[in-house]
Amino acid sequence: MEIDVFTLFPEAFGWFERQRHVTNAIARGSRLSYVNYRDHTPLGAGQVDDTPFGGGAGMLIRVDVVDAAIRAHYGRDPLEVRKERRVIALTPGGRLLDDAFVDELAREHRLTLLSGRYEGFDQRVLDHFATDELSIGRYVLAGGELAAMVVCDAVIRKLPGALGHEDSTLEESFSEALAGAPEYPHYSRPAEYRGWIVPEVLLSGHHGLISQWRADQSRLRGARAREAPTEPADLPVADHTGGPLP
Ligand code: 6GU
Repeated sequence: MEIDVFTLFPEAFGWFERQRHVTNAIARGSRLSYVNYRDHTPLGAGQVDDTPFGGGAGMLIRVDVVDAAIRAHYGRDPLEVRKERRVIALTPGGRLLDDAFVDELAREHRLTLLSGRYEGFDQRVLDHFATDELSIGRYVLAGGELAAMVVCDAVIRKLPGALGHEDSTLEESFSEALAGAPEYPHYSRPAEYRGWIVPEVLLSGHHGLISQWRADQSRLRGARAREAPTEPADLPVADHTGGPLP
């Protein structure tokens, strides 16, 4: 997988690049590159943004600046580039990122992420250069860099060999294996801590019962999250004693 991130702040990705799943993926042939809009701007004094026509708060990344950056990096007109690869603009109003969207992106061989700052992009960037608009949630970030890292993190950990343990992404929260539900609870040693005990079934060594308990827990958590996302305290709690579930 080759991911190109267009950003005004390539240095923001330093920490992210050192994460184990990222270094693993890179060691297996993946590549992460950064293009700084400012390095390619046709305007003077490193200008990349401008005020919106019609007035209003904030600044927009200019369409000619994005055009020049894409053209410089790929050596082609951005209109051609977007026929060959997904060019994903990071915008708060875009398609919400979920596990299915991550899987879809992880199947691509190349991705381009356009990260914005200020109020966002001139609409013509989205209309003509991007193939997708992606949002990581319904709230507004000051810039797309964190969103770009979220996308890269979620996509890269799905690549073969990125996590040490190949099964890790199969039966995890929101996966098809769990019918889109959150993952079941996990416990480790000590089996009892301050009187808090690990569900007995997990210590039983009975794989069939353990699988059943985990599937039940996952379904129950999914149902609770759907019923009342804002007031989980009012809802029935999972039976952590290992006994039968309602
Ligand atoms: Cl992708 N960008 C910004 N600026 N804010 C966001 C977002 C993206 N997703 C949610 N909020």
